[in-house]
Amino acid sequence: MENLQDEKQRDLTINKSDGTNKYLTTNQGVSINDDNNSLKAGERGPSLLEDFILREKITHFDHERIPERIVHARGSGAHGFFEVTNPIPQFTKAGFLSETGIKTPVFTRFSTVAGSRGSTDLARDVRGFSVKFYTQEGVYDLVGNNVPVFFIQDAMKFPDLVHAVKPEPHNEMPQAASAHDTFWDFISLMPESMHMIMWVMSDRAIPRSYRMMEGFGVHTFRLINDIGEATFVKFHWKPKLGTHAVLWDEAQKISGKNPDFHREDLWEAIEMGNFPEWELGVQLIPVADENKYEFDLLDPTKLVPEELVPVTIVGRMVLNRNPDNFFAETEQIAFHPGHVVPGIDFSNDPLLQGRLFSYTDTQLSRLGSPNFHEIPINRSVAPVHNNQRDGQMRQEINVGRVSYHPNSLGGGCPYQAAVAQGGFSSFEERIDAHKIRQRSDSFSDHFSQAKLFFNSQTDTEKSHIVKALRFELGKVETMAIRVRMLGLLSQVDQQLAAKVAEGLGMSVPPKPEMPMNHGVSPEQEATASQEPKAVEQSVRASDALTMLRNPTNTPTIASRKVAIICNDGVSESSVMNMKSALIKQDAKGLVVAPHLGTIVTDTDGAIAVDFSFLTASSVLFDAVYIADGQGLNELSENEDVQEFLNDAYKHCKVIGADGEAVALVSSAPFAAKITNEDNGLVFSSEPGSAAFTQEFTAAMAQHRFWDREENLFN
Ligand code: HDE
Repeated sequence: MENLQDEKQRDLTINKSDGTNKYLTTNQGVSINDDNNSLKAGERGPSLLEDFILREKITHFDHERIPERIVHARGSGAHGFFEVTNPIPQFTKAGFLSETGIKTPVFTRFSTVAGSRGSTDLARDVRGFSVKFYTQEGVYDLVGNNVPVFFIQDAMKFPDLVHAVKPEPHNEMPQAASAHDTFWDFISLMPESMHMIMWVMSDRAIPRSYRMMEGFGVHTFRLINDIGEATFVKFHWKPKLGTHAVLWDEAQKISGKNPDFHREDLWEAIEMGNFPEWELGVQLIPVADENKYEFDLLDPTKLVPEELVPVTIVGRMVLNRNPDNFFAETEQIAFHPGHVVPGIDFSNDPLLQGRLFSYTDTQLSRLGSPNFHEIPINRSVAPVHNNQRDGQMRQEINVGRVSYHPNSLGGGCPYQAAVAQGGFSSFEERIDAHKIRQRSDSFSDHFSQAKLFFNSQTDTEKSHIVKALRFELGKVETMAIRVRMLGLLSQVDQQLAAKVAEGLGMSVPPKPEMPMNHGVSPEQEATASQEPKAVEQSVRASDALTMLRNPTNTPTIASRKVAIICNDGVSESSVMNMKSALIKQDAKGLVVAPHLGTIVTDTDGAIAVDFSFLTASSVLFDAVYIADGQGLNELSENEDVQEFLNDAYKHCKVIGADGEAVALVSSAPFAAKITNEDNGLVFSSEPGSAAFTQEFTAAMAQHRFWDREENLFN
């Protein structure tokens, strides 16, 4: 099979336009002589209606906006490729997974869920992780999240969930935040959301970078091989840079200092050639094992522990090119879990089934026409031939008189493809059932996997979950909602509930008040028990569910940013040694000084300043280094420097200092708390030594030094 890596690029080139060295024209191609003045009756007279140039320009401008996505409005994307490393033809006939080395072009979009298009990247939220594969057999979309489970079990509840989390309808507040009454009111009445709540209250919901997140297909899908056999599958993306987060205090500060933090991070990494990379893994579950587990494979609030079914890596995705135009590509891209190719099929997960309707429908309202597949970024590289015609903004000029099938006038074309020739045929699942509105009993264990997740976390991560819940529920004004939530939390973990309650100045209700509505009809409510079932779990804790012990984390500082704090008189060799040590490991040192321009070094050289303390903040960097030299006294009296260091310390980052600069850190307000065990504080009396830079970068590769935090969960 031909490698397609560049085929989508060639395809997009047809639509690219570049005005360099060209005359300005109207949309009709008429050259414009004056783009600065409208046509008027006299120099000071009224504008004339006949000014077609003004009218065209203003009319186009008036219509520049399209509705933003109802969810996942805020996003960033990039081009790249997917390459097979371990083909699985025995499980799927999908051509793009069939041979080692096949490269398929992709476009990937990451997003937050609740906020508007212009909202901050650092909201506490799930992140979308959507990949469009332009395969030779048509477009395949894997539209997942950075969390492997979901809030609800049935598509029927999705509009309710989204209405609850979005800004409240009467006053449109708060933006991009779940910390408000309507969200927690809904959640407190939906015990099925508790597993997902554990994930979104964990640091997974405030990633350090899109490049440092896992991705999950969430639902169980089916793979189909060439003899029609099915295997259940769960999709996983494992990031090469590991899975890392920031702290909530840091996230909130980043939101103010740089709300485009993740967008910029993705863009810059690609521009610098630090191409983000993930492995694609699959959990393969034989159809015969469908009912083997203590959870239902069709229930999207459950994951399959990797201890039960290991993840098999099948390939890697590399993002290596930024879009040319945000609107044309990232905004107009239209994902759909129903875009599948032969070899991939759906399961009966009732959430997935609802999604299969929603995504085309939403593109019709967002992109305005059933021809959205013709927009360049959505266009398949596999040829498209069918009898669909017309509609707004149709681009294709279908020739001939035949637009129906069967036909004799067109010789029966376009032909139907036999399955052996690649025609898609749905998996022939036998279904013999009553038509009912009911949820399976196998969906009613709402707490076991929430417990599994919580029990898997380190004390640091548990304490972050407690603090997140204290923050979120602390913003809830209605006392009854807080009480109900404490009741639900106590069913996940008593100590968790007690710690959250302590922060709220409340106590855990003695008998949890069970919400009356958790996914049952009035008929079921009369007969069924309201107590969710607890099912004995075969896996009690899993490192794959933590971030701090996550097996995906291999130490690296690639693409990390270090603030190098300097003043006039800085030791040039210290700065240069650190910069080159960082570059060698694909990281970057940026000079932060009291003023922009250049600083004069101890050897009368000049070093360019990247940021002043006005334009930078330590929350925008992974680590801080204060270089030896003169001018340090002035820095130690500078409140901006103190805040810089304080935040870096508080956010458990690496702080390094050499020579005279060690004294500056030793006089910082947090100095009294410094312990010998804190390996995140790297000091050296020998300015610029190789041993120092080596120790500094090795410490950075550990991301953060959590032991610095007080009140860890225990
Ligand atoms: Fe979505 N979702 N969703 N969703 N979703 C959309 O489609 C919807 C769900 C996800 O980068 C919308 O084009 C329903 C689960 C991502 O463009 C909309 C249900 C998962 C993106 C929609 C779900 C997702 C969307 C809004 C429950 C993880 C961003 C704009 C039945 C597996 C795609 C759009 C992008 C976007 C509906 C649940 C992921 C309205 C009805 C579960 C990553 O169609």
